Amino acid sequence: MNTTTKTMSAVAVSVSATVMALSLPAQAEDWRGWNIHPPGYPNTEALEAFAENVTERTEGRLTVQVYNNGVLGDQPDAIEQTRNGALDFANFNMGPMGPIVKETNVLSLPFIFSSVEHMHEVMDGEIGQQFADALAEKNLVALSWFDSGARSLYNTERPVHTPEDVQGLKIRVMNNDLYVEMIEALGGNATPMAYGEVYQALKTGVLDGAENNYPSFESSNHYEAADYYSLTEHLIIPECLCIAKASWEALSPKDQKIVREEAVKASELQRQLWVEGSQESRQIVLDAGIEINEVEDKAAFQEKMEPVYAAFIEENPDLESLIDAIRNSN
Ligand code: GTR
Repeated sequence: MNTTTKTMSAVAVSVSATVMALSLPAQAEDWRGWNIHPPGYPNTEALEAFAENVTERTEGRLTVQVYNNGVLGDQPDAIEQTRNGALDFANFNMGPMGPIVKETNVLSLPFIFSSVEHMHEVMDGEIGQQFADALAEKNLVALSWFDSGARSLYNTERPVHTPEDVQGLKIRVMNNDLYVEMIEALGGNATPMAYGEVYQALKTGVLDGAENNYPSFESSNHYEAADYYSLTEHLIIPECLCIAKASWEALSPKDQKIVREEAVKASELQRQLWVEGSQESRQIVLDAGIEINEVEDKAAFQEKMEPVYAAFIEENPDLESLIDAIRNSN
């Protein structure tokens, strides 16, 4: 073929491809979802139910799959991938979200919520919507809020009863400067690290401890290395079921409705499984010989957080009213 004929037939092929695409029904989409947790974890079960129900109700228009154990990347990386549409949805903790959506840092202020119930109330109401709006500006559509209980300190050295007991301990934190400040205010050394690397670091003594809720302390096997779990309950951080904006906008209104309904159902299921799962995990670590201690004087820890709040408000004066709104909602 000479060049002109070649070009013409290429044009013909592309025109007929376009005509075909226009005449076909909307293409089936494969959705990939990021999940940091292993099978059996409350969040995993809820995400898998979400995937199954959406796939079924959209009758082949969407095929949804969840990738567990963080195999698609660590959390900060997965947040970026979801923001740019390389991933379609994810369950994110609001901790590592702080560096990207600054409003969400308010949720990472230690002791901002007085209880898990308080957190639910706030996130399910008008204030929760403000956080969803802030996430939407960064291309993340938060459709519902999951529970992640209360996070407490654990370590290989000693039970923590007072802030002085944290002195000198090397503690892993999630990727957010606020947590570095939090641990340093207690006299510990904070090390930001990806979740998947903590087990090895605890085992080899690179870290003395970390902080998390019962289900993560158990399912990550951190309890195999850290014998002391102290109920500081310093952080109560909500998590979102978030959809990539590009994936969300590609849906028909009918499918958006289905996805939204299933996301809300998934959070209801997750919260229910969370209560049972936390008890089970607590029992597993107790049976393994972990020493769990109550912290009598939580106010001593709260007092140490005053400079953390002061610095945060100084840097983010626009967020002070949101902090007050949460505190006053109790
Ligand atoms: C878990 C949370 C994860 C992750 C992890 C961590 O409780 O569900 O999304 O943030 O903690 O400590 O990195």
